[in-house]
Amino acid sequence: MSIKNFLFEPADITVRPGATVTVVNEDSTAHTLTASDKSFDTGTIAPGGTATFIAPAQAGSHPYICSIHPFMHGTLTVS
Ligand SMILES: [Cu+2]
Repeated sequence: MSIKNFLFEPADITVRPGATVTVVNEDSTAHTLTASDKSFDTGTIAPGGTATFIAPAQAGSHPYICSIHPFMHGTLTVS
């Protein structure tokens, strides 16, 4: 998935339990992808940078935000 113009694309994503998810930051400012329940977190992704996180092992839905810009949000569903 990617981050562009302060939006996660796609914002709502479904992955397998324990999947490795790659996030590409296409913006010129740093972002994070951080679960609201802290179950996953890319840490700071530099402009133009890439980071990965491991999806939770159990099925469920996890809202997430950018911890730097909390108005950026989406939902990761593990299924
Ligand atoms: Cu951000």
